[in-house]
Amino acid sequence: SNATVAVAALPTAAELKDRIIRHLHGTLGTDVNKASPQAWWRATCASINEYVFDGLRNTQRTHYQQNTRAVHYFSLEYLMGRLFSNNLHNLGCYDAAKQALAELGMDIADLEEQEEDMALGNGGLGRLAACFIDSLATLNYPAIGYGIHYEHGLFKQEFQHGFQIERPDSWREYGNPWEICRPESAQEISVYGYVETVYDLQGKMKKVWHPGRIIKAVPWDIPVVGYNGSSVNVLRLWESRASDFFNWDVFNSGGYVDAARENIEAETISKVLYPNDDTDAGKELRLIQQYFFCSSSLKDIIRRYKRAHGDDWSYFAKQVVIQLNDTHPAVAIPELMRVLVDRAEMNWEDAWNICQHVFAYTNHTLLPEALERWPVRLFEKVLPRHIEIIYEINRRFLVEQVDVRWPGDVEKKRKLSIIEEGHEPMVRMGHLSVVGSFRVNGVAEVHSALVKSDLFPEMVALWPDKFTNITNGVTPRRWLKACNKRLSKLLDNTIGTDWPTDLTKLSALQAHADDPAMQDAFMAIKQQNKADLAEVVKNLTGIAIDPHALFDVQIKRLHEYKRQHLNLLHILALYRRILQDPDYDMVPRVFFFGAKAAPGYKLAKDIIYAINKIADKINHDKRVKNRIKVVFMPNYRVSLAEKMIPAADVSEQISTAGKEASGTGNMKLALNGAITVGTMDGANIEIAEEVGSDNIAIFGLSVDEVKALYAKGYDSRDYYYNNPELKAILDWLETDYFTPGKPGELAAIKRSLIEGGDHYLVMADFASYVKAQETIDGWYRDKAGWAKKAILNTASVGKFTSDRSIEDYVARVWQLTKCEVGNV
Ligand code: 26V
Repeated sequence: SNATVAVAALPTAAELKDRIIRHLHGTLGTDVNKASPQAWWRATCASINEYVFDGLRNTQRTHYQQNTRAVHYFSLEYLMGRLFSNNLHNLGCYDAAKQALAELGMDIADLEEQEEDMALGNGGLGRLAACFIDSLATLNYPAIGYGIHYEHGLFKQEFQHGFQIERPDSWREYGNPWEICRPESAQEISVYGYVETVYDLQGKMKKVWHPGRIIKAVPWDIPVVGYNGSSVNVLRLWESRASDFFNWDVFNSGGYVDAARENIEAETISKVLYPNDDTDAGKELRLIQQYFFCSSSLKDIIRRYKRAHGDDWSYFAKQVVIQLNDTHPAVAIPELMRVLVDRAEMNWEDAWNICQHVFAYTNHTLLPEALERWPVRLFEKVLPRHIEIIYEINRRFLVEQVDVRWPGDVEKKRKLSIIEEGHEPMVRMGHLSVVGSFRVNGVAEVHSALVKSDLFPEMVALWPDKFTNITNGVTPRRWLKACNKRLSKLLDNTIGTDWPTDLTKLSALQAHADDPAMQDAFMAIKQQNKADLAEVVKNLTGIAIDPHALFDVQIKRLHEYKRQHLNLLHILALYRRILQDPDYDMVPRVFFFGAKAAPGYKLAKDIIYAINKIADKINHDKRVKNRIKVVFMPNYRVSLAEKMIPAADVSEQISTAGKEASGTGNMKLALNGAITVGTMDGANIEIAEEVGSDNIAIFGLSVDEVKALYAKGYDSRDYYYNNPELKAILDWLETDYFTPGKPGELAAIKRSLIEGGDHYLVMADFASYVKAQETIDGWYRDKAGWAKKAILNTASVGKFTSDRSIEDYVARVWQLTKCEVGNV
């Protein structure tokens, strides 16, 4: 056994086989002869958990004994996907489990399909949190992820006649084998009510919050297994329940029905994940969700701290750092102030000093509609004491910082105030986060520069050292090792087995990029992955595709700034060329889309509908002769990404420059050997730097060019009237060609691009995009040349491991020490 890993002995196939049968009998109450695949899966999970829980106990004991400083990652979203194969790979026993199951007559791949995705997030921000907690455990950093135990994750997407339909996601309807309920760590959370001002015997003023409602918060722990069984950290997710204590009063005074209603209202808080990733939902329930989870998590942190330090707060900021994943958990700042000032009776300056050493804030978007603002009126109703504290934070900030730096400058105060004045005064959560944190970071170089120059320039003037960049990353365990086993094996054999924990080792592959044998091996794997995906497509959509066509993949949330409709216009251009020239020469391509639209985002849903209608027409048009197929994969999610990414030849990263903070799908696709067609936006810029201009197809306006174009006055009609092909395509959308008998059904896209002003510059970038795609065709025709580019992509993106991101956070923000976990 190894003394520096939490999980002592890695399971062998024989042991696993034993345990699986034991759990089939003793936990599932069934037998090998009649067990369903679901029962087999559960028995295997229970067997794996015996090792996982060993590691968890060892890790927690070690952290407790060593009284380690830890990062507390606060996030409203975690997009974990499935944990079965991830846990097996990280425990180092995937092959053993596969063998054990095979000997029991089961195919491990079938069992993997038994698991629901844990989809407690929308997109990039939530998946980043999941990659980060994997890296934290792998790197042996003491860490805990805090979030909400949503009963329903992101909606399931279906298509009906091409329209997106949303269905509830009941991911844990029949229980989830990975989570442990910890009722002994439940908390009581207050909301609503009023604040009373009282004076003690010394005449000192005190604020007393009399809550209107108390809700119970029950934690569920999900063990997060580090690679090679290093540490096992936890993700702690809070579920809301009616408080028994409070409910008894209601029951006694009001009776059964009122008590039942209170129950339902309390449970509503953790019922659903908000399915937006762009607009401020502005919902009372969402603010309560944010507060509920921040308050529970802080109480949990403080309880743990007090166990070691009692009422001495002087070590708090040495032991605790809290990372705010965007502004969604920013209410934790006034909440910690409330606990310190009102409950611990600390003076304001000392309390504020602690806060400012505890919190750090990551910004994930510059889109104005995604910058959270809450009506002051709502705060007054839900969190009456917190709004007072926010006003005091703001008053001191304006007097002690802003007015000192810009004496008498009313305009600066207006711009920097945490409270936005106006008809309906608002709390600006971004401002609050910057003021209350010791560090603020963006998620890619260009994004961090824009956070400084465009979003918070005055804050930078006040605190230049507060701002930094930490470029995102992805975990190579899930996004290469587990999802692309064939390529992983080739890498193991070619460059050794260290790459999963030291991804820069991939650069050793560069030396093989010209080797024909390596090129053949690499492309043979891509071909097998494509055949696998073709099978998935057939089963899911009924569409037959040629696995030898070029596989072009755009997978991400549906949003105008991500420009799925630019991709669509290119498809229409190709289709039109084929109709005009039956022998039009192009590399046969399958265009894959995967995307969910926020349920209230009308144009996003129109774009999905248009893609589906156009796909239907093109896929059935004999004249196309299979040169184009369009496949919209329904219900895009982590587990589907794992099947699409290894099979991609081309990665579409085509956002308007300046709008995509980073992107992380771009990293996963390049890592798996796809060539990027992309704008100079977000992390694409850094990918281009790593892979070199021969191995990426860059197109379109740069950030500076976009700004210049907006400044001079952008008129999309210039492009409409000057590019006959573009004009014909847009006009096509108004006919009933794709929607027989129903002209105008696809016209909203044209309207947004012409009358709507084309805010995201689709028209301006169209010609350049089409050219980049022609470059891709040329490259793909040269088989050896393409193989070399694909290999060089995999070989050159080692920078984008989330392990590197985490080491950057440790060095620039968290200041943690690694804690090797023994298993004594
Ligand atoms: C905003 C809101 C507003 C209220 C309703 C719920 C909700 C949920 C999420 C958001 C903001 C999402 C921001 C986001 O996901 N940003 C993405 O973060 C990725 C990780 O840093 C990054 O790679 C993507 O470029 C960026 O779009």
